[in-house]
Amino acid sequence: MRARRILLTGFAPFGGEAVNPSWEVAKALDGRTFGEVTVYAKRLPVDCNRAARLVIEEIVRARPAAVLGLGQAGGRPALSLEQIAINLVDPRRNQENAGGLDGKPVIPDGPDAYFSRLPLKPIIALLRRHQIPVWLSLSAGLYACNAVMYAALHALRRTPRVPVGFIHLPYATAQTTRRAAPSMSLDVMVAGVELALQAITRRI
Ligand code: PCA
Repeated sequence: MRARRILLTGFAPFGGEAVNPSWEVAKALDGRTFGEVTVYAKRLPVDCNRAARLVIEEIVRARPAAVLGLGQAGGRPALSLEQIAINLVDPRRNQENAGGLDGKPVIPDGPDAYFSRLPLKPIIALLRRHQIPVWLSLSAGLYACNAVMYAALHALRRTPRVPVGFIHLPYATAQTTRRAAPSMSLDVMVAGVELALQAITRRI
């Protein structure tokens, strides 16, 4: 039998930041096992098309038992469990369309949206029990994080039992020394994502 693995993705730093907490957390959890299931981390570029393509290639290659994407949502005060990914890339992020009004799809001819396939309520209950700030989010945005969540859900649309979803993370404390914005220590974020992975592992 193939070893069962959970794909955990994080992003490279962007917007002039020295780190991206999503990659710091993914790296910290790389190799962690939950029973028979092993987590493996992959770093993605902050580029909608490339990131979407890379996550699809990885899913086809490794056939993970679950996929959890992580990204930075600077300014949010809690771990955000994304509920929905939409088939749209913000026109302002779309190089070919600079200044235009039309957004492009993440996947041409894909459905308008996919819902998260994570056990959202159990994850929230578990994190709250451990006093880790968490909330549900109605929008993963229109940038690389939404594109990766959408692409992963699209790639696994025919295997509905595979949990797939995305969690946005606040700034890490070290990123907010020069600006007034909510932040969280990396240790707390790692603990929160680890609990989420535990809840996911119970479903696979
Ligand atoms: N956050 C951005 C892109 C990469 C990241 O970490 C987003 O929310 O789309």
